Amino acid sequence: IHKDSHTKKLINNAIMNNDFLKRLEPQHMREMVDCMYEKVYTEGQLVIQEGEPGNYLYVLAGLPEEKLAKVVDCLEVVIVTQSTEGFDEPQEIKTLGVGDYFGEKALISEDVRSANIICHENDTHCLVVDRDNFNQMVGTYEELQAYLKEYVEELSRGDERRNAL
Ligand code: WNU
Repeated sequence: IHKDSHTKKLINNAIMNNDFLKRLEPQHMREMVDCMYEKVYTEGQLVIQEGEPGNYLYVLAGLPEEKLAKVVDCLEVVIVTQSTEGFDEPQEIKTLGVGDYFGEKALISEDVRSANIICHENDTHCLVVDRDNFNQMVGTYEELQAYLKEYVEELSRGDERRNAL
């Protein structure tokens, strides 16, 4: 995929903002940048829909400068909601900000999407990695794999405690 220098810079920034991606070796980091592509979402748009099959991991890359200042501290670029026993509407469980990733659970547990991710701001840029590239990258880091597996199991336990459907 061809990328202009602006996109490459955006991707690099997002990676450096991300707790696990920034630990990649330089060569893997470059490979990651090469296989990521950018998608732009508008306010209210569903990035991920609960129950749908999922084959992509997302990293929240950012927003235009002027908006970034407003939302980056309160970490409210996208909202995570989930269908919950006893409620008609999916319930908000958390918000995510620039540098955060999501969508790893369907990839790791080979399951459908377990929550909704709703965009909260116009012009939100996400970086997308497909399952094959994700597996290839994570597969070379045993520790990372183990960490993600553990984390995903923790999310499942949390879902149960909240009576998620
Ligand atoms: C949660 N329960 C569930 C989040 C992002 C990254 C990490 C938490 Cl490492 P998916 C829906 C996505 C899911 C997760 C994300 O929503 N998610 C949660 C929860 O409490 N999912 N079931 N919190 S934000 C988050 C940890 O990425 O992956 O593919 O799609 O099921």
